[in-house]
Amino acid sequence: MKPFIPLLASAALTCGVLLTGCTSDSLKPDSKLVHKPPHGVYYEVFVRAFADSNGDGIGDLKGVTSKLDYLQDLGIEGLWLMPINASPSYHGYDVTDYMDVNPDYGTRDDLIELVKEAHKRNIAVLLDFVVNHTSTQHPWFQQAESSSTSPYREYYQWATPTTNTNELGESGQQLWYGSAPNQYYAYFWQGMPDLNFDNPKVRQEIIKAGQFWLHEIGIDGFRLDAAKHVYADADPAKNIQWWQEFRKAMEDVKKDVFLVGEVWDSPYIVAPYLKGLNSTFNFNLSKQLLDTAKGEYDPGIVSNLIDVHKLYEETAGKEYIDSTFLTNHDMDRTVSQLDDNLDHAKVAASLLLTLPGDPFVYYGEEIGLRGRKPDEGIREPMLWKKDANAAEQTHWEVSRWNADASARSVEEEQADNNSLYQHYKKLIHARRSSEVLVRGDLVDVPSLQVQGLIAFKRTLGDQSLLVLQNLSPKPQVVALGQDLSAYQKTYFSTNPDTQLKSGTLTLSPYSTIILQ
Ligand SMILES: [Ca+2]
Repeated sequence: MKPFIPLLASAALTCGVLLTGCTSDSLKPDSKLVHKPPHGVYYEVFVRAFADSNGDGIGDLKGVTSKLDYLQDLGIEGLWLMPINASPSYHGYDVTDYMDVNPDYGTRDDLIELVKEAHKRNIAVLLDFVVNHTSTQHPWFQQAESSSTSPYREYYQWATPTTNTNELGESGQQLWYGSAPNQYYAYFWQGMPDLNFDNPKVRQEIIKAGQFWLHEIGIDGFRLDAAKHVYADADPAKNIQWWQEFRKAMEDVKKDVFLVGEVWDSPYIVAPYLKGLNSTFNFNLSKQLLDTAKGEYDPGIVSNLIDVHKLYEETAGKEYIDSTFLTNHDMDRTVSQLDDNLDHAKVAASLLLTLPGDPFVYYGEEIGLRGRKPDEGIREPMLWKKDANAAEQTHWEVSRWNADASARSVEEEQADNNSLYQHYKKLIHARRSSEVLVRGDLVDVPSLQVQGLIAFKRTLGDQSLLVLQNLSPKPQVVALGQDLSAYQKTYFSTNPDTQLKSGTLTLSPYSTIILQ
């Protein structure tokens, strides 16, 4: 992982009001500690569903700007905005103009203002960059399809007489669409033809667009959609070579650019991508975290993660960031996967926010927003107020999963000291206040392998924290052995009954404690 020097926003260090155990000088919880990107807790925003500024019910960039105080208060240090480029679809993953903003969301100036206001609050901004394919409505494709002599013809991939157009993708999906001589390759969907990255002009166009958003608009980096599909699955080496070329070009205009790739695959496939990108999403861990919380059973999550990090380091060196998360916009929502069990949702959040990496929170996860596929169901309007007709509320589609009286708004979650929102907020602030939790290595604790309990250390230089998580509905009493006698103080605890006394730890059901 990259070394960096934390900046202090203020010399006056104060204990976070929601933290317990504010005692040690070296690890004093301090919500004012500022992490320079890429390090930090990130928040994924579907702009259309988040907050509306102009009363049309469609979330927009000014709406996001109006919620930066909310995000800062929650402790968020970076945003990932799902695609904001011009696009004919509700989701934006089929771009028609890489250089402009979707008019539903506002203007470039609105984005510049958002970035400026985010940076004032020490929040970084990443844009979703969808370069594997365009929309069929992109002018490049329209011209390419209408004329075989168009200069844009070679921007896409066309079947030749020898092409096997019956070939299927890895999920058994159709890959070739249209009719001869205009049969084109589209890995994900017929409305999204794949760009031809063998064409240097395509690579130049994408690099030009990337440099524009970084240099002219001032964003901090990109989340790179479908990063392993750029040259199709058969050739990961070419994909990685492309991302190395892209990264170098982005670093030419922004030295510390943060590039996090979507490589939805096993760690062995993911690892080589870290030779090109700063970071990749840890889909493997996402599933394990939810399974562990739901099953109240640890399948060896810590040793597994240590092995994955060893693999990453052996393959790509030490300078990588593991981008961790519970769910994203392509997965059933956390609370729904956990059958609405909020204790399990808290356990999953505790593990996410105490393990290494840059944790990403999907919008609404902190208030327990529900949702299952199809995709619209996992991208429902954020709920701000108890009053569903509040001014900022989006109505981009009718909520199916979050419409009944049991759905909880930000307003209600903030008023409840025991809410999932408060749990997230406490943990995010505990994390961002500790360099050890942000950057420390992960170390297994073989002497604390107890059924229904996860224990691990985080270590950085001569500092070390011991994290214990009760996965179960029963209280657990654990005696710390001689090997753990150095951990004598509480840095953080989710529950006043979860405490250390005379070397014996008592953990109330589902609680988390961090000792120093
Ligand atoms: Ca709007």
